[in-house]
Amino acid sequence: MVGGASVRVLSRSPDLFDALAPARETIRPGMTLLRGFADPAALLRLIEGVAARSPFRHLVTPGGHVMSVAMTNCGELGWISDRSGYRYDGVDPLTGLPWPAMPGAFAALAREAAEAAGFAEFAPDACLINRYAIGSRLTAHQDRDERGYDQPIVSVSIGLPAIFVVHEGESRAGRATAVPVRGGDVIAWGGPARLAYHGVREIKPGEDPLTGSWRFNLTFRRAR
Ligand code: MD3
Ligand code: FE
Repeated sequence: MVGGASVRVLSRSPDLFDALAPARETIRPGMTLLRGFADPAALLRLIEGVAARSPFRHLVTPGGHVMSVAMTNCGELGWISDRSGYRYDGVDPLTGLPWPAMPGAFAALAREAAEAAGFAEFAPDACLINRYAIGSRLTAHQDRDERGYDQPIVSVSIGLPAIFVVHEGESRAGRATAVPVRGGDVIAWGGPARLAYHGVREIKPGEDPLTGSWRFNLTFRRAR
């Protein structure tokens, strides 16, 4: 095979409809990419507000590795990891306080994106905020710490570009698809894609006019 054998890079073929059609791409059944759906500048200000109360920190995995991605949360529940496992908790272990409230604009964005992708009335109770420095990555995993898998997940990219890798089926052995994303892009997935293995490749050096040398990602979930 010529070139990357196992990873397919999606590229749009511009056509006459692109100028008028909504920038909505079905990557696979249950997985929709909404290009430029979000306003990164407005979101960044809200992220700074959350981080002023619950700072970004590098969590430790149950295996004892420090994650290269820094994290914080807002909403009723926050996703955390430590030597005892992965879980959702209503209290920030760093501050001993409840996580900052989810800004109304976050909840509205998540609901509207889910709606645009065909998932009605999404009401997230958890928003994980990931912060990537150049060289940070997220190894392939499933999101399965939630109580049920009937609700979609919505992911919002801000700042430096990234490449999501999504595997077919529900195993990490499934064929990988690489999906390049930029600030303002939103992905919603659920139904048959809800338990897909996914990850984020190492962030390449660059400078974003809004965030400088950072990438942020908001992950909205219904944990309970
Ligand atoms: C799953 N964060 O925090 S979701 C996570 O960029 C996480 O920080 C990613 O995965 C990040 O758990 C955003 C990436 C993603 C994209 C497409 C998918 C996950 C997917 C398609 C199907 C299933
Ligand atoms: Fe994930």
